[in-house]
Amino acid sequence: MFRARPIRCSVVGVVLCAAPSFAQNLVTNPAFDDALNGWSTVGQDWSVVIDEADPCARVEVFLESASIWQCIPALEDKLYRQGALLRRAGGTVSEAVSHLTFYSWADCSAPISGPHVSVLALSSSWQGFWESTRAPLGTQSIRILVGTLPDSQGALLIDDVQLHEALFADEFETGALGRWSHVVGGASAGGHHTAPGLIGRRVPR
Ligand SMILES: [Ca+2]
Repeated sequence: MFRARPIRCSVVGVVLCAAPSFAQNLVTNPAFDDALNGWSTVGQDWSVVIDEADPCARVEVFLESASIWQCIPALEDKLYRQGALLRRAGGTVSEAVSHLTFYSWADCSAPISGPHVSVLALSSSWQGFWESTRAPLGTQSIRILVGTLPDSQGALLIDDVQLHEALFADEFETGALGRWSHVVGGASAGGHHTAPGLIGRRVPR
């Protein structure tokens, strides 16, 4: 039952009360406060560094691609939502790429689905995205990857990477209730569901 709280609840408290129905972030060191700890990188040694001004991952490329990724334990038939904040930082990099791949072993081996690829337009200010995908049967781990497209030139900044497991199966993203009558009837709709979209701009610190 809902319990009344004192009105002196701050703005932060209000935001928490309105949090979406997703569990905690599963990504290790998502905001890069601990350098690149927990992250693996793809590319040259110098391709991925920490931008110290406001810690985030800086992916620098010259006519190639580079990326960061993590392998995260996961459960089959759960809806996972991936997100990140992205910004271009010089050069001609105009798009980033996000992959979500599902594996049948806990160490991200034996892929069973994916990569589910999203190409994301960049601007010179921070922008975010969400992408939701259901884990297929047999899933034991997910690889979350963010980076540049092949033959890119310039720099991409990445911060606040997130992967959440849905506590509630459907996010009402489509605005349709058709799936709900189906679920109440006893059957599971299942399948793959992707809905990229903006999650707003980053607030300067
Ligand atoms: Ca950060």
